[in-house]
Amino acid sequence: MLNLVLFGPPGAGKGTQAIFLAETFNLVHLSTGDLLRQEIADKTELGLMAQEIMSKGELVPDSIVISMIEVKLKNPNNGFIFDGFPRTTPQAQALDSLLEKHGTKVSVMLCLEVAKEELISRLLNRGLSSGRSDDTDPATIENRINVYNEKTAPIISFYESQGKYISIHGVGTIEDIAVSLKRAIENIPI
Ligand code: B4P
Repeated sequence: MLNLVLFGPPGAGKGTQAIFLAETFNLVHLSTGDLLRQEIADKTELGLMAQEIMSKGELVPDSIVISMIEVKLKNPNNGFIFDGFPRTTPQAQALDSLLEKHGTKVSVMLCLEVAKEELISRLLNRGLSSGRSDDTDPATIENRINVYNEKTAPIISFYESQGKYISIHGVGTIEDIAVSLKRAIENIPI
């Protein structure tokens, strides 16, 4: 099975590229951001709680996102693409345990590298049409990037120590970045 962790700061292109990779490699696309936004749209209790946290650019508690992923780990096609998950070291550890229970593991972590100014410009641009409150307020975007640097970026060393970290240049056309990701995946030793 091919299990990809697509990683990077907010606005790095995870959601954009995950759709392409899921189709190309026949993977189930699991985006914790999309799952949470669905809870918000459905006005569930979880959604109401998540909405407040997400609108501030903070992270939803680990236990909630881990449970959301746990129930989705079935019917894997060729494997999974995890988009926006894990975002903390406890989430990365939980993902390893969950996949182990299913007799599989993370194949590789692909990290999209994009400079801060470009991230801010992409997110503000998306905010013009998406209606996402976390994309319209510059202070919230700044906080999301700070939260990424403090809580999420340390996961890089978690995967690096397992020999699974691959850095991908995330600036350029969407098509060129897709080609770089595809090449990197095709070169993963089986
Ligand atoms: P996400 O939905 O994961 O939000 P994101 O990081 O902004 O999305 P992404 O990075 O995929 O967007 P993309 O670059 O594709 O999370 C939202 C919130 O949910 C988090 O802040 C957090 O509160 C919560 N959450 C989610 N998962 C969680 C977890 N595991 N634990 C705790 N909390 C969690 O797209 C950005 C824009 O750039 C788009 O407009 C796109 O068109 C554009 N773009 C993409 N590639 C480009 C390129 N090459 N050039 C120019 N523009 C490009």
